[in-house]
Amino acid sequence: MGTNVEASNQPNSSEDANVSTVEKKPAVVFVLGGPGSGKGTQCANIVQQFGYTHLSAGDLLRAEIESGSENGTMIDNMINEGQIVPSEVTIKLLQRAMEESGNDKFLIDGFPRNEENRASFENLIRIEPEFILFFVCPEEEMERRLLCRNQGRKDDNIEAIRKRFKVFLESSLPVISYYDAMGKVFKINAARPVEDVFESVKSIFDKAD
Ligand code: UP5
Ligand code: MG
Repeated sequence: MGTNVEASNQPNSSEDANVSTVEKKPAVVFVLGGPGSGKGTQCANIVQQFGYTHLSAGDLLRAEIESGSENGTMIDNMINEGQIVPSEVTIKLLQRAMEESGNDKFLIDGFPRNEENRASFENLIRIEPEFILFFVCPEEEMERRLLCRNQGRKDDNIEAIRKRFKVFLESSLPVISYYDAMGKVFKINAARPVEDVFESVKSIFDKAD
C-alpha cells in the first residue's frame, strides 16, 4: 500500500530498482494546454468520475506564496511575468502533495512546462506518464476566458496573459512534441462547451481504465 514517490536524493542503484518493482509506482497523467484552455475545469470533472487526485502545479505554487515560504517572493515575481519557476521548487511541491494524498493516480495539471521540468521530473521522480492530455484552443478564445475569469489571479491581465502565451509556445509546446513522438499525446479540441470537451476526455479515460 502507500505511494512510492522516489525521494530526490536517492541514488539510482540497481538495488533501488529492485525495491521499486516490489511496490507499484503511482500512475501519472500530465494535463497540458495553453493558459485558459480548460485544464483545471476538466481535471475537476475527471476527479469526480475516475478517482484521480488533481495536482495543479500553478495552484501549488500559489499556495506556497500564500504560506509565506522563503521562496514566495521569487515565485510571485515569476508568475506575474509568466515565467517558469525552477523545477526543484515545483517538483518538491508535487512530490509532497503526492505523498500526502494517499492516492496512487494523479492528474498533474500545467506541468511539465519546459524541457528542464520534464527531464527533472524524469530524473527525480522516475515515473513515466501513462499519457498526456493536450487541450488545444485558439489564443483569442483563451484570452477571452482568462479576462472573464475574475478569480483574483494576478496574472489574469492582458500583459501577463500575452507573456504566458509566448512562454507556452516557446517552452511548453516542445515538451508536448516530445511526448507526441512517443505516441503518448491525446489532442482534444478544447474550443467547445465544457460538457462536449469532457465527453472526449471521458472516452480516453474509459479506454485507459
Ligand atoms: N472555461 C474552461 N473551459 C471552458 C470551456 N470549454 N468553454 C468556456 N469557458 C471555459 O479555465 C479558465 C477559464 O475558462 C475559467 O473561467 C473557466 O470557467 C473557463 P481553467 O480551467 O481555469 O483553465 P486552465 O487551463 O487551468 O487555465 P490556467 O490559467 O490555470 O492555466 P495556466 O497554465 O496559465 O496557469 P497555471 O496555474 O497552470 O500556471 C500559472 C503560472 O504558474 C505559470 O504562468 C507559471 O508562471 C507558473 N508555473 C510554473 O512556473 N511552473 C509550473 O509547473 C506551473 C505553473
Ligand atoms: Mg489552471
